[in-house]
Amino acid sequence: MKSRETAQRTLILGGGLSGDATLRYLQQRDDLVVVDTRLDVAEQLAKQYPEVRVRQISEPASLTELLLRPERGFDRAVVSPGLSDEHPLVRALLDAAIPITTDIDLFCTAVQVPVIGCTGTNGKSTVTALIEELLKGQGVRALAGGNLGPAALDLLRQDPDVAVLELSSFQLQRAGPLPLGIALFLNLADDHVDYHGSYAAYQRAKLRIFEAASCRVWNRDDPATQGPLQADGVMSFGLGSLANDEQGAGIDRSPDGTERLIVRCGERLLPLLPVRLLGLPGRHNLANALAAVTACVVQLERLGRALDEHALNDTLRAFRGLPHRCEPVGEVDGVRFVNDSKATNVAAAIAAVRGIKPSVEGQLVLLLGGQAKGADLAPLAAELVGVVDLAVVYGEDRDAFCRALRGRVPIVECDAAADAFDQATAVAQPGDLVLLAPAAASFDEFASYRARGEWFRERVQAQSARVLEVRGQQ
Ligand code: UMA
Ligand code: ADP
Repeated sequence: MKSRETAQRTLILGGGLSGDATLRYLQQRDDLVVVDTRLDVAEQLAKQYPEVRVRQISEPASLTELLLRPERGFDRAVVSPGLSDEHPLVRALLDAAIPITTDIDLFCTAVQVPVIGCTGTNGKSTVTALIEELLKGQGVRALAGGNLGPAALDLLRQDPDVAVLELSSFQLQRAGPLPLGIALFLNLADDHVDYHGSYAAYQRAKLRIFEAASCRVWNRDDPATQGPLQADGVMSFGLGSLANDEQGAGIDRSPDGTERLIVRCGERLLPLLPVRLLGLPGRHNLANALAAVTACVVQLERLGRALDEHALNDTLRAFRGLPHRCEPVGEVDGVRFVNDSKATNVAAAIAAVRGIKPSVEGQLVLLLGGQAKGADLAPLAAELVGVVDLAVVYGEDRDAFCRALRGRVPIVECDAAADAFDQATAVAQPGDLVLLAPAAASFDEFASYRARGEWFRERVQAQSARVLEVRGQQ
C-alpha cells in the first residue's frame, strides 16, 4: 500500500499509539512537531526520534504560543482519539483555526485496498478479528487494526488484500467521511458519555461510520444502529429469521428446533453451520458471528472470489474469541474461572453473564467493580436477579454497585480486587463458576482491562498451584 500524501507542516497532538504511528508514517515527508501533555511520553519520544521536535505541553497558552510563532505556522494537526474536543489543548487548536485531522483519515487517504470498518459499543474487537480470520480462511490476505491495535497507519507497512478496522466513537467523531467499502454498526449502549457529552452525541459519532460507506451493515435487533434508510447498499444481521427481501444474516429454525446461521447476499441464500457448533459462547457472540459473516460474504463478492462454505464453517467453529472476553482461564477443585475483563460497561457485563449462565451447573459468582463511569447500574441489577447467586463487589465505585444490587442479589462487599478474588474462591464449590465481568473501567487498580484480566488469570494459576502443593503434602 503506497501513500498519496504531500508534504505539510504538521503538529501531532498526543504521542500515544496512534500518535507514534502517525509520527513514523509522516516522518520522511512532513515538517513535524509532536506535543504531548505527559512528560514521560514526550521524553520517551524525544529519545526514540532525536530528529523530530517533541514538546511536553499541558497549558493551552503554551500551545497557542507555539502555534502563533511567526516562523512556524501549521497546515494541520493530527489529534489523538484520547483527547476530546473539550480538551483545553484541542480547544486551543480549534481557536487558532488549525485544520484538525486524524490517523484514520491519513490511513484512508493512503490505503489502496478495500477497507472494512466496524463500530459499536460492544463486540467491535471480536467482530473485527473474526472478519480477519474468516477472510484469511478464504485465502484473502486480510489484516486487522485500528482501535484494537495495531494503529491503522501501521497496517500500511504490510501489504494486505483487505484492511479491517475497529473504529471507536472517539476516532469516528473527529474523522472526515470515511470511504469504507463495508461499514458495520453492531450495537449501542450506555458508555463514554463522559467523553461525548451525551448519549445522542455518542450515537451520532458512531453513525458517522455510514457517512461515506458503500455497504452499510446494521443490527436488526438494535434500531439505534440503523443509519440512513436508502435501500442501496444496506445489509443487516439479527438473531431472528431473514425476511424474503432481507440482505444480510440471521437464524434459520428448522421444525426439529435446530438453529442454523444463514446469510443472503444478492440472490444467493446460504445456510451455514448449526448455532451449537459455533466456537464463540453466548447469544451476543452469535450476533457478532452473523455480523462478521455478512461482511465476509460481501467482501468476497466484491473481490470476485467464490465463497468456500466449508472453510467459512471451519473458521466459525475454530474461532474461540480474543483474550479477556468470556475467556476460560482455569479450573481449580471443580470451580471454573472465566475472564471477561473487557466488560468495562454494563451492557458488556450483561452479555457476558447471559452468555456464560447456560453452561453453569452450580452457582454463578460474579466479580463486579472498579470505576463505573457514572453509568446507570439499575439495568445491571435487574438483569442479575435470579441469575447470579453471589456478586462480590469491590473497587472505587463499590458503593454505587451495592446501592443498585442490595436486596436484589446476595452481595459480599470488599475493598480491592484481591479481596474480592479471595472471597469468591472461599465461597465457590465444585460445579460453580467465578466470572470476572466487572461492568466498570479498571483504572482505579490496574493500568488497563488487559492488566486486570492478566492479574485474574495469574491469581487462578496461583490458586491452582497452591491446591496442588497442599495435595502433594497430604
Ligand atoms: N493523553 C494525555 N495527553 C496527551 C495525549 C493523550 O494525557 O497528550 C491521554 C488521553 O486522554 C487518554 C490516553 O492518554 O486517556 C491515551 O490517549 P491517546 O489518544 O494517546 O491514545 P493512543 O495511545 O493513541 O491509543 C489510541 C486509542 N486510545 C484511545 O482512544 C483512548 C487506543 O484504543 C487504540 O488502540 C490506539 O489509538 C491505536 O489505534 C484503546 C482504547 O481504550 C484500546 N480505546 C477506547 C475503547 O476501546 O473504549 C476508545
Ligand atoms: P469492543 O471492542 O467493542 O470493546 P469486544 O469484542 O472487545 O468489544 O468485547 C467487549 C466486551 O463486550 C466483552 O466483555 C464481551 O463479552 C462483550 N460483548 C462482546 N460482544 C457483544 C455484543 N454483541 N453485545 C454485548 N456485549 C458484547
